[in-house]
Amino acid sequence: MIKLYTGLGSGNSYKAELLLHLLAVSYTPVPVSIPKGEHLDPAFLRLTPFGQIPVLVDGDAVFTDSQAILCYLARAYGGAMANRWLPIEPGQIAAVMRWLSFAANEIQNGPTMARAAKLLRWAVDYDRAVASSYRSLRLMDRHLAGRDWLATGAASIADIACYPYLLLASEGGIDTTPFSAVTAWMRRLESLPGFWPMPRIPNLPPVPLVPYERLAD
Ligand SMILES: N[C@@H](CCC(=O)N[C@@H](CS)C(=O)NCC(=O)O)C(=O)O
Repeated sequence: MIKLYTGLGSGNSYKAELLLHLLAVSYTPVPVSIPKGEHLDPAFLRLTPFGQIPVLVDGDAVFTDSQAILCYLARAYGGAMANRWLPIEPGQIAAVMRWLSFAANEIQNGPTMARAAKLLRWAVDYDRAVASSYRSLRLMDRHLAGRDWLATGAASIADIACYPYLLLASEGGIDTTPFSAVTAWMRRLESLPGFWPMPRIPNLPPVPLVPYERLAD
């Protein structure tokens, strides 16, 4: 039986949950509240010294990091679709890895940090996170013009890794609407069979969107 330590509003956890749903793999969610500091409980830290969600437990095996969990799930539970979710052909695996890194670096330091500044009052450089978000969105928009998916000719874990924090971007004041290829790609991903929408934190105060035009080159 698979257990997933997850939390409401955690885009990284949602990556894992979304793929579990797309693969129709049943699992037990174990809620961990970051605002309540449950990720610092000794029992949780024994499971993962990183003190972060998501954590996937499959039998005796424990996996941390959303990108790593996507790789594991795609190969372990992808069945006939495993090579589509995470190809093994050298050029294709490099293309997928390119966007997993983009999710862990550019997206994490852009829209994820802008949202953390607004939602969690983290002391991050908000202007820098906003500028970095729009730079990344512009890059993705150009990349997605004329193609359906980020890394290969089909939906892969690259798309799943990059999607959640763009979905949540407005909670950090980032406006995705000027990026039509990105928003079309998001709607495409949401049309995949088995797609499971992210449960959202209710009643969040609205965050004013920073106009993209102000920062455009
Ligand atoms: N590289 C990790 C980052 C995970 C992460 O930052 N998780 C957040 C919740 S979305 C967390 O647990 N934050 C608590 C902390 O870092 O102290 C991943 O992709 O899973």
